Amino acid sequence: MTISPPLKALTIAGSDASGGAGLEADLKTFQELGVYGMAAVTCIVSENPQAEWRHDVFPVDLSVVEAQMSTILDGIGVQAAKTGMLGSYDLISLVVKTIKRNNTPNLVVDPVMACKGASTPLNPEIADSLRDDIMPLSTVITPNLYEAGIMSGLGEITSVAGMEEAAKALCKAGARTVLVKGGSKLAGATSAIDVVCIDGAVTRLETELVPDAYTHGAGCTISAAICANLAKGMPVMEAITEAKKFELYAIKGSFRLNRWVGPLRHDAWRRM
Ligand code: PXL
Repeated sequence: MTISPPLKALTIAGSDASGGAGLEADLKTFQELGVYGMAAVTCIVSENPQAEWRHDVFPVDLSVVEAQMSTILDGIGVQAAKTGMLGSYDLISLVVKTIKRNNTPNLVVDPVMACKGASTPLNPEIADSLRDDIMPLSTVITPNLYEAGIMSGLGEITSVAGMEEAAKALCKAGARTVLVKGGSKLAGATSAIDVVCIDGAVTRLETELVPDAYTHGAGCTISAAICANLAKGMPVMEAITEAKKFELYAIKGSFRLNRWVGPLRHDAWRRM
């Protein structure tokens, strides 16, 4: 029996020791979608059970991130890449330089600014750099409500109309495709509405709300699924809608790890 070699994808992201978010979520997602995953670790996040699961972030030295990206991009090559927690202006600059030099195709940018319960607050220069430096290189950028509000300068987003406005503003600022996530988080939501803006044109994507679901790592998972789908050659809208189907299964299968956290179930799509 022969099996053809897989398509390959890279995540440039933090490690989540609890396994639900960050590069752990990305690699599980790549694997489930049949793409060979590789990772350049940008920081290590541990959660402290003696301190109410406080997230502590330990950055990886820039030269070490650079060496990992070189292994993967100079030494191997990929059909797609994504970024997760980058955390510093200097690291964003390094990633931008590396992606440009390698002409890396199909870049998905998840503009992670802080994780829930993080011990370090957002550094505003990171939001500016994500928008001005890395967003123009992206095929898709996937901000949540909070990130979309900051990056677009619109502040707090409280309606689907606000999500659309933010998505359009980010397209205008240089993004090709923007997915604003998290309509389920809007007050009074009866379904989960995401907004996609492609070259200035807006579409709403509506999904059922899953009651009592855990969502740790949901943002990492959807952006990784889009990345895997782009690696496989799907057009961008199909890559997004297929990723949302994968994510819905994973959310339906989400489970409790302890009293603080519950991740998505990445293999749910083949078990339900
Ligand atoms: O979900 C945001 C996120 C991204 N990356 C890493 C994380 C988290 C949240 O915990 O730990 C590494």
